[in-house]
Amino acid sequence: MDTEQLREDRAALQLINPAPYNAEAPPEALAGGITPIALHYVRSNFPLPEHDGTLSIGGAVANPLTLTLEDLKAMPAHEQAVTLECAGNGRLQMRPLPTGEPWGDYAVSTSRWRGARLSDVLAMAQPAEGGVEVLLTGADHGAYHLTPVLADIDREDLRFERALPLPLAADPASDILIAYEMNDEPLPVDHGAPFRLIVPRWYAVTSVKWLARIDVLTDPFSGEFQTGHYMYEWPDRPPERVDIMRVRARITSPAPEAVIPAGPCLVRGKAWAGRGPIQRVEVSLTGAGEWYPADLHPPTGPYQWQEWTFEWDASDVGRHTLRVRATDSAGNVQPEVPEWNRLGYGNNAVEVIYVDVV
Ligand SMILES: Nc1nc2c(c(=O)[nH]1)N[C@H]1C(S)=C(S)[C@@H](COP(=O)(O)O)O[C@H]1N2
Ligand SMILES: [Mo]
Repeated sequence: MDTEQLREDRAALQLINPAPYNAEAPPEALAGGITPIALHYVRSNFPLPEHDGTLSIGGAVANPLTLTLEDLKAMPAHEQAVTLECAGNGRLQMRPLPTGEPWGDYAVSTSRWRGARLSDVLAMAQPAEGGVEVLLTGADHGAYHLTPVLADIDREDLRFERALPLPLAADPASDILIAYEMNDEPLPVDHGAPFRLIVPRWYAVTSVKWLARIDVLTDPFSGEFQTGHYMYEWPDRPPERVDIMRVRARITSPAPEAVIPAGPCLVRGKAWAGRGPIQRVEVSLTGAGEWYPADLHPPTGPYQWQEWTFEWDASDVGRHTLRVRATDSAGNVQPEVPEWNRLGYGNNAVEVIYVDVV
């Protein structure tokens, strides 16, 4: 591994954990449509792995096969912008504070990903009749001693593995990519080189990096990262799997605690949801009060955050609060306070900032 290159790649990010390396985007990264690679957050559960450059497809398939990067590049290429958000994004706002990486609010980024479709690769392998899920295995592995969740797993050498329902994985309309390029560059090592999965709409945990194996399973998978971690453990109802991204809006300008001159102020931000497109964004200029419709810009693609703006008459000097909330295509609205769960996932509470008008 080129350590000089790594240092360069990581210089612009806000460090959360040096080993395994986890870092969030700087606030200004949220302002753009496509996040530059250098500003894309990084979340890894294990040290950077060695990857042998091959992808093996097996399990319950008629035609097991092994592909190289060149093989993947020879297949029809698809490119799409996808917003990735870590399910732990916003964990720091939950009370009581859950265990886990202390993410602020910037473990979310949008890149253009290019690669072969998972459905095309599965079609080559021909899943057997009894297939129910597709197991996706990364090359990374290591000791995993966070809160005990599953009793009967080997915590000394765990692999990063996630499963998807076979019907979803095999459907071309899911647009799930085995990506080898990010913003026109070869995939950087922190983001899963030589190739990774990109699963639009889902929290990014399912977008397995350093993809090494794909196996069709005839029974549902129950590994640590499937049924132990990455579960919403609610205080008052049965646990649920972390899957589709919950609806969320953010204010990108003005910055929190900004001091701005009295007069018109264009408030702007982003909104995204697994169940896109966003239906509505509203802004509030007080605590508990009226919500005003923001100007929601049309989506630039099916899987990426949308811009919104709001013309605010900030002519009164003093401190002002700004709140923003979005509604997704299924009618889900952001909650006012984080919906607490034991491992701190899926915080999509309404953002509140204040600015001082002078
Ligand atoms: N192999 C592997 N894939 C992985 C992970 C990992 O630890 N190992 N982390 C997941 C999580 S939790 C997130 S949020 C995304 C982060 O992708 P990024 O680092 O490119 O932003 O990768 C996912 N894919
Ligand atoms: Mo994540």
